[in-house]
Amino acid sequence: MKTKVNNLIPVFLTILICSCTGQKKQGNSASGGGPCDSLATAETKALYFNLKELAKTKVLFGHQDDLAYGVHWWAEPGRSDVKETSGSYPAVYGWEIGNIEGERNLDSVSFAEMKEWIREGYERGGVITISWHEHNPVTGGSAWDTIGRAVSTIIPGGSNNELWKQKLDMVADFMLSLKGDNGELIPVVFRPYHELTGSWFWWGKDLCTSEEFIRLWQFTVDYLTSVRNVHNLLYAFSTDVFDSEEYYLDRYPGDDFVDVLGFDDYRTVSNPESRDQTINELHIISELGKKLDKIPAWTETGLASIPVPEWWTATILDRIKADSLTCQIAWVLVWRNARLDHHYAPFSGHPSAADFKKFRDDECILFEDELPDLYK
Ligand code: BMA
Repeated sequence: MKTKVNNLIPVFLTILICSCTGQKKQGNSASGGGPCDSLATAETKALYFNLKELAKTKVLFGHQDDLAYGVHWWAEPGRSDVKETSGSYPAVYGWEIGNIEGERNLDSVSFAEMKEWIREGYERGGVITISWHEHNPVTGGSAWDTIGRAVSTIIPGGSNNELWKQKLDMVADFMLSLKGDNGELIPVVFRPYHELTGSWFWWGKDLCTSEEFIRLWQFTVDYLTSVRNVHNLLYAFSTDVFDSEEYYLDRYPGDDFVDVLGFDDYRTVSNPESRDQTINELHIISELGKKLDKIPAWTETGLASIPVPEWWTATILDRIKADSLTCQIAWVLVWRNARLDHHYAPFSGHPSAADFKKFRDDECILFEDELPDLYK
C-alpha cells in the first residue's frame, strides 16, 4: 500500500504543478515544423515558413524605428533614412514597446503613430519585429535598472505576478490592435527579454537563475497565447555575443516556446580582428536553425555613427558572405537613427551612403522592394 501511494505521488505532483503553472498548453506545439503557437493565424504561419525558407538563400535588411524618425527629422510621412540612401525601405521594421503603459515609448515614439507605421510597412510587404525594454517591475526604474531581482517576483508565485500580467495585458492589447487593411491581424516577431546573456537589463544573466528566466519566458508565451488568445506572434529568443552552442542554449526556453533563434552583436563588428568570432556566431546560429528547425536571425547589430565609410561591404556583407553557411540567416537588423552620435543606418550625405548602396545591390541582401509575398 505504501509503495503504491508513493508511486502515485510523482504523477499527482506533475498534474498539480502543470495545472498551477499553466504548463499544459493548448496553443503551443512545435510539432509539424510550424510556429510554436499552433493556433497562429494563417498570415503568421505563412511568415514563419517563408522566413525559414528564404533564410537558406537571402538575408533581409532591417532597421529599428525606420519610419518614425531619422537623424535630421521626426515623424514626417513617407520618410526613411534607409530609403533616402538606398532607394528602398528596409525589408524588416524594428519597433519598441518599452513604456507600454504610456502614450509614447521610452524613446518618445507615439504608440498611436507606431501602429500606423506598422500597418504601412506590413501593407508594403515588410516584416515587423518588436522589442520590449520594459521598466523594472520592482523599482519602476528603466530596463537598465538591475536592482531587486525582479524576475523572481514576476513569475507565477511571485509578489509582482499580477502586476506583470497587467503589463502582458497591455502588450496583448497592443498586438491585437495591429490590423492590416483587410482587417487581418498583422504578424509580429516579438522579441522580449533580449540580450539575456548580458547583465545590463533586469532580466539579465546575473539577475536571475536559468530556471527563473525560462519560467518567465514560458509564462509570457502561455499567457499571451492561452489566456489572451494572441495568435499573431512569432517569438524571438536573442542572446548577446556568444561563442558556443552550449553558451547560446544555456537559458533557451525550449522548442515549444521559440520560433526565431536570434543574437545581438555590436561588439565583434566594430573590429576587423574579430572577423572569425562573427563568422563563428553565424555558423552556430545557422546550424542550430537547421537542427532545431527554427528561423536563425541577426536580431541587432551596427556600428555607432558608421565612421568607417566601407563598413557595409567590408564588414557586414563580408561576414554574412564569408561562406555558404554564414549567409543562412533570415535577416540582419541595425539599430535606430536617433541622433548624430547615435545612428546605425546612413542618411543623405552620410560618408557611408555610397557603400550602403553597394550593400543594398548585393544579390544576397533583400530590401523591401525585392521581397516576395511573405504572408501567403
Ligand atoms: C538602446 C538605445 C537607447 C534606447 C533603447 C531602446 O540601444 O538606443 O537610447 O532607449 O535602445 O530603443
